[in-house]
Amino acid sequence: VSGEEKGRTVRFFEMMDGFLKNDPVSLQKDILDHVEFTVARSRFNIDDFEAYQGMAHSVRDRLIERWHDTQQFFKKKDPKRLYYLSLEFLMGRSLSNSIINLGVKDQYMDALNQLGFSFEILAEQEGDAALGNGGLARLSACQMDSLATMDFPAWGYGLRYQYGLFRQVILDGFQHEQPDYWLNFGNPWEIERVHVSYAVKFYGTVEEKHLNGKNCKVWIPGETVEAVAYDNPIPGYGTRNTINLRLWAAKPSGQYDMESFGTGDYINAIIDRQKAETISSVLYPDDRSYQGKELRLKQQYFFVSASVQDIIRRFKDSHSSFDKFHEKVALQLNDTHPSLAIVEVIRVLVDEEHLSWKEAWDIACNIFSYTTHTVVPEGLEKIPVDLLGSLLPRHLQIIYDINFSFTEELKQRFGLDYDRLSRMSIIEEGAVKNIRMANLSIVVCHNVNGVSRAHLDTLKSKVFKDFYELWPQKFHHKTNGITQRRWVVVSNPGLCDLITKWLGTDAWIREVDLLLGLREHVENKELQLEWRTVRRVNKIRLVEFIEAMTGMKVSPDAMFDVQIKRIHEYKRQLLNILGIIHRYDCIKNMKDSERKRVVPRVCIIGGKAAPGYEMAKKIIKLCHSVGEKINSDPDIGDLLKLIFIPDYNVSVAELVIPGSDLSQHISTAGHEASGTGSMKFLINGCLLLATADGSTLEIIDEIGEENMFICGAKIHEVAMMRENGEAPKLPLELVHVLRMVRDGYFGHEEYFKPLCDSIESAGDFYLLGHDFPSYLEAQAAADKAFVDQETWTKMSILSTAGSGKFSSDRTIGDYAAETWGIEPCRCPF
Ligand code: GPQ
Repeated sequence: VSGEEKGRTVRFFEMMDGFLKNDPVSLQKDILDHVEFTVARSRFNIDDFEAYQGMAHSVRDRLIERWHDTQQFFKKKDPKRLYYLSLEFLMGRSLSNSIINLGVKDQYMDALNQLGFSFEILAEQEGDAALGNGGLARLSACQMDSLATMDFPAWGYGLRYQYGLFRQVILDGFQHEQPDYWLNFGNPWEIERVHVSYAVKFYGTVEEKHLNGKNCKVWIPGETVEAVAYDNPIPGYGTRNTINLRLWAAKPSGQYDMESFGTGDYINAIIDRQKAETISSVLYPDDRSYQGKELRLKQQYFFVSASVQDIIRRFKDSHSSFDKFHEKVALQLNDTHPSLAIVEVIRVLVDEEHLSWKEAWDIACNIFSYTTHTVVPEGLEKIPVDLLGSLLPRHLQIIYDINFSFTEELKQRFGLDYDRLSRMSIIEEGAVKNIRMANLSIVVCHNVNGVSRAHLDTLKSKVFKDFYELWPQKFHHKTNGITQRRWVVVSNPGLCDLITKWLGTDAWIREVDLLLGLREHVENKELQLEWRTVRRVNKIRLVEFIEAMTGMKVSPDAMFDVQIKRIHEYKRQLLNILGIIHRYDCIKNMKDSERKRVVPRVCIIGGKAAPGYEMAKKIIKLCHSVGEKINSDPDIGDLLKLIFIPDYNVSVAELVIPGSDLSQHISTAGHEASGTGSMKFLINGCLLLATADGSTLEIIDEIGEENMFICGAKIHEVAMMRENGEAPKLPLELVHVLRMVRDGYFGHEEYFKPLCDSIESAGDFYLLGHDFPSYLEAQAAADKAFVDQETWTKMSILSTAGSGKFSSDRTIGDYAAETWGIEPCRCPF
């Protein structure tokens, strides 16, 4: 570093010397100031919610300070940046996570104690930010945490829905959906940027114009909507870096439609303008089903267009040509939901920046990468050509141009193989013509990633077979991961301290592979005892939660057996419930002497069904009906309980996971692309009962099958059974259990009939019949292991010890090196 540069660095350091103090007295003053001046309540009379708000605003100040420093630093260094585009981010709560990542938790605890408040109670005041559905959306949240912690110069982009994922209310065992108007009480975690806004165009026509000696396409829009930025700072752990998640909200455009205002119908003209806001009003609550709805397409283009404009504006701030664009920008598509970004980049570069088609094309092919999360071709997103053509006429032309060049390339390579051409074309012909967004993404992206090793195999051999033959070098996998900050440090402080104590360092919070060090101590009786004690405390917390939510008292001595995730037929909550009925029936038929040997269980199920998914809703009702019967049977007592936890979300998961003994991940093999819930349980020392699907196969490699309970058909066996169309022969235990349901043992037999039919007369597509016996065996093995608490504890410790691979830090490190080509850019403290 030259002398002059050194001088500059020093001044830079001084400039960045934080001006907010973090000692408890300063924190108290800041909290009270915010109560008085931001929340506008008297500091002499504060309730818990107001105290939470005051505290949240004081944390926000600290986030903003670091956010500014980080952004300035990035600007100065001008590294290659990653832009992570996702239509869903399931962030959950921010308070605990922020103070832990900022490294000011202890100071805040002191400050609050002195003010007479309990941190735990204040933290409970916060609602979840639920701008996503399930695994895909929580994955993006975990990845943002890792990007910040690992000092990568990254930005997230998404949509600021006014209504997040619906609240699930259970009435008489049936799911009802209620709106989640999460912004009701303000949101201290975002910064509204009224000056960062872009016009987003829709509809209209494309005209050919002759400009500067060139033929140009000019899109004359029929409607313009304004996208306004809301920035959500994402603090890294153990670093000053605080990156940005920019979410767009739709507002009426500043450009007035003179015609409608000119007619004198002032009120209706205003009302019409206001409709623009509906674009970002509501999150679609069905994961993996695409309905070709105009509003959804508008959402996709709206957030993509604003993000691309923002990215290009930022680049142009410090570059005078696009020569270096691909060296400075990487764009990651979280599934195909943001894939219109590809077309938008080409459109802007060609039509607005006047690059040649070839230049724009080369840039697009260099900057985009795509991750897919699905395993079945039917799960791939399609957009009707007519819909896209009317909403985005210029984009449709570009898609046709891309497809023309692509099909020409295919003909060169494979000759006139029309079957292949029609399978691979971006346009799907048929009664309704569709655009296949996955095909578009594969054609342009330099990298296509699956989310587990098994998932990549499926992509190569089934879902994207043709493309794999054409471009094998494009296909890779980055096994998913979860962040240990939220899933242990925030949600399981007891275990966090215990791990730190036994490893002699808290460095595992940034370098998760250090967890392996626990293996050395697995035989240590003291560790085992402390491990059990921490887990017991978490179970008691869960017992209290269950009582508060459901009124049911359960015993912490029982094995807590948990399945929490979206309700889907392929995830087989039905298999779990039928297994519980079987267990119930067995206990009922036991003699007293046999009952003494039964391991008491509390079975816990939680999850939301998409509002229009009838079978999933029936599964929820069945769970309640079976629960009612079992839980009120005096003959059963504490031997078996079945609890449905309503309104499952991120913060419920944070409470349930640390208190679970056994968790179930029992998708029909070949259906779960990865699965990430299992990783959260694993790192918390909860044992897994799982099928050999998705990332479970890699978990087996890491911790050994002997430390898990594996059951069910393997992926290739499922494929073979389906190919052979083998008539399912159902095991007798299952037939008996289904008989009980059909005979109305749990009531509502008509309503439950389709569930029974799906197994008995509709071909048992998800192979519950085939897997039932081995599922019961795995359950019996779990019972047996649980009786020997020492063995169980060792398995639990080994689960945590072997979980390092499943940190999102590892996933993000791999993406950075192999897909995005980005380097850390660490802001000095
Ligand atoms: N996933 Cl296609 C979703 O949560 N929503 C979706 O629409 C699709 C996938 C999940 C997938 O089912 C899990 O196996 C993955 O672990 C998760 O995405 C993240 O990759």
